[in-house]
Amino acid sequence: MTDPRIGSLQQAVPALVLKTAADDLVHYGRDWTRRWAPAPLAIALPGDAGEVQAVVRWARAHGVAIVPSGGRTGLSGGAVAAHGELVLSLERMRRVLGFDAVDRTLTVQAGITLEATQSAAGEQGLAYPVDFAARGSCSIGGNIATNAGGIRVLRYGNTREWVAGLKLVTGHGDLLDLNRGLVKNSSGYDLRHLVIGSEGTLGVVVEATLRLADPPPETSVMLLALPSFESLMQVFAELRSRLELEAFEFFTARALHHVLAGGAQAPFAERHPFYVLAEFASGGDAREVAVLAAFEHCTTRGWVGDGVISQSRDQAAQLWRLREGITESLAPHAPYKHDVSVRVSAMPAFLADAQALLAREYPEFDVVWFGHVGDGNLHINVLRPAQMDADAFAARCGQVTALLAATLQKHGGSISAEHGIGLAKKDYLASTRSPEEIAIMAGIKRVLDPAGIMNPGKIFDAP
Ligand code: 2HG
Ligand code: ZN
Repeated sequence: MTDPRIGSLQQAVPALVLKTAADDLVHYGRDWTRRWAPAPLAIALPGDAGEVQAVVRWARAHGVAIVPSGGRTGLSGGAVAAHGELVLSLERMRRVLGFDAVDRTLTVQAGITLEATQSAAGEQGLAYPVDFAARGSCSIGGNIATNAGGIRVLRYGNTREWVAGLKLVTGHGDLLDLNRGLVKNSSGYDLRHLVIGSEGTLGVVVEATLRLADPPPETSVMLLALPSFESLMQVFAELRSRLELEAFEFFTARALHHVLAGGAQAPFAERHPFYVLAEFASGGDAREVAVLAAFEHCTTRGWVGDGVISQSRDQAAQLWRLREGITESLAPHAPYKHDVSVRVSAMPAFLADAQALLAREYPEFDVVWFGHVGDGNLHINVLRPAQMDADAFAARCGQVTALLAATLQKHGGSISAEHGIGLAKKDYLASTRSPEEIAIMAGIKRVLDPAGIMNPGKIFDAP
């Protein structure tokens, strides 16, 4: 029997598209995590900001929780609806609303994908430089909700740097127009930045005005094989000082093993313990000389065992696939994910401690390291041993996460660098944020969402 609340919602917002079929509930009720069984009440697909407001007002009046939903490519359970929530999908709100050549901004509805945003910027001869592998599916609203980072943070920063303004429907159902695309605005609290990274707990982002960058320079990609973790930071320092780096990524032999098992082509004849993928501005004699000098410097010191530089766009894309294909290649193993960060300067000491900890705690597990070394962000995926059941695995990983959280605390790091806290990491929030900070966050939530209907249970449990 259909839940009477669905009829009531349809009556309150007649133009709203509502989905209640069993496969839709599963599809929209989960993200890329598979730890929580999806169980939403229904899926609401508004066509504009006014309908979003109407849905939120109805939900507030009826005490129904809302899970804002973009591309659901998240990895921390932030978009999971496991407790009868109404999923509010922005899938029908994907339009480019405007481009301003003087301001160099693009205004979009929040459901647009990152890739479509990048293309729209490209059509104007400019670039939206935030980038990562989920670009084809993830939405700008979701990127804003997690302050998404990705593979070019080293050069361009996180999503936060590129949001000139946004519109938010609060838990009251009010529509706030925050910062209105201004470059300078010293008129009190910048509520836009409060919303960025709030994971849908303060409201629903419905529109964003994004800053655009100059088109990227011509680039080449270098893949280096390294003998040790120690050489990683040395190679980074060397390449950063000599080249104009656009990205500096790393992965281990285990990561490459899984990508190759998925059909990718091996880059080198021999296996090496660690790999670095660097993208850098190329073209012109001076740059070529700098690349060769950097490569020679690293090889003569024994930091690099082998290396290859792309000679075409196709080759560059092929090398990137080795790094960008990691998440997908691990997905069938339902890995437990860590997404941690420390300051780049703290990386060597943190790596030494974390490596020792995980080797001790996970002796029999396949532990896959990779990440964005250039900005201090490491991804550590732990694969479940075939003989271990899912609950025992989750319990074990939870214990180890607590230890890793303590190690991060020691090194001043964060338990979530770019994926968000969601459901997956909320037990460890206190390792990264002080009790005073968490109390302030809860207070802010109460102001913007007094009924506690916006993505409840994500980041923290409201008191
Ligand atoms: C990446 O950097 C993404 O590829 C996903 O942030 C990381 O799968 C992961 O753990
Ligand atoms: Zn990442």
